[in-house]
Amino acid sequence: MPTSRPRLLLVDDDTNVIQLMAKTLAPLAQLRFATCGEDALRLAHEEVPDLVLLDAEMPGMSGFQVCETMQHDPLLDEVPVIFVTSHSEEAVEAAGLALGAADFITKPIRPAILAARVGNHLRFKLARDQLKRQALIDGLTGVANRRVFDEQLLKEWARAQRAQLPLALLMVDIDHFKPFNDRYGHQQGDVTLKAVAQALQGVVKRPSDLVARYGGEEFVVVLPDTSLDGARQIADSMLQAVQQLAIAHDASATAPWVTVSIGGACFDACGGPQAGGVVTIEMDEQDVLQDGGGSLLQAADAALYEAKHGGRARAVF
Ligand code: GH3
Ligand code: MG
Ligand code: MG
Ligand code: MG
Ligand code: MG
Repeated sequence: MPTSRPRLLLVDDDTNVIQLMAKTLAPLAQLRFATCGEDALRLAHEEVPDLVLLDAEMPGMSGFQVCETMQHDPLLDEVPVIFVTSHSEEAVEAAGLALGAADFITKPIRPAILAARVGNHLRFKLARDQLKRQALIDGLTGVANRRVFDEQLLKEWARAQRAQLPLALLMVDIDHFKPFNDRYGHQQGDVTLKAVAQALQGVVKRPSDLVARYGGEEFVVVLPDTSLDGARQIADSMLQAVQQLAIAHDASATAPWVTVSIGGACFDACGGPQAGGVVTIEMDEQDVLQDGGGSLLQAADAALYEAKHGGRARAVF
């Protein structure tokens, strides 16, 4: 849940109306005000509101124009809008709703109705935001889920091709995790999975880096604009971060604590996907687009297999 209060943007060219609305709505939300459509859009861009109360009739940009502009703006197209207007004609109201408005409130304002409607719409909005967040996060570990990874890999793969930038991928697998569960129990296994996920997440620093749970006790890390050397450094930091958790594992054949193995690969604009600097797949433009990052994932998976067979608790590229 968001820690701050919901944000409400009040837009009306009549400051008396704004004052009345503000007095009524201050207990429900954090308020900002605009007296014209242009200012409303500027404020909404500065800090995206959870709900906009929009006067339909204003000099300059009308409320309808503001609403339409918001619908075509990827930053604002999901912000609900309630029109506040003295028009009560059916056609005007229908036009506003057709523009995507969430609701209509007619002037003169009745404070109790205003508060109740705004309260309801804010609750819908916050519940929807929460659902959206939950749909992206792995419930057990708190890192991104597989769906986010699949989308991100496709997107970053295409971007790396377009911009001719390197793209690195790591697969991280907890060593001897089955014996860990057998020795310490599944509940402790879950606690460990979460701790490892958070340790991996703590290593990456750029907003574009992604740590996701791939499935079971496997994680993937997408590192846009990261060279093979950069990816090696991140992988080494991850090995260390997991070791520093110092989670006892006396059933491990590798070490008396929990370790991970990492397989890494890097797409380098000049050389195609590379594992260990040896495997270089030459692809033409059409193949590259079709590939969607699959070859990179395959190379990282092959490197992970090498890491496991080379003794675990290590990174192989
Ligand atoms: P290796 O070093 O070769 O990776 O050995 P491993 O035992 O980790 O590999 P294996 O694939 O045989 O077993 C993976 C184990 O991970 C089996 C499964 O019980 C455990 N596991 C997968 N998902 C979860 C989970 O959500 N919670 C818990 N507690 N365990 C899980
Ligand atoms: Mg007006
Ligand atoms: Mg595994
Ligand atoms: Mg396995
Ligand atoms: Mg494992």
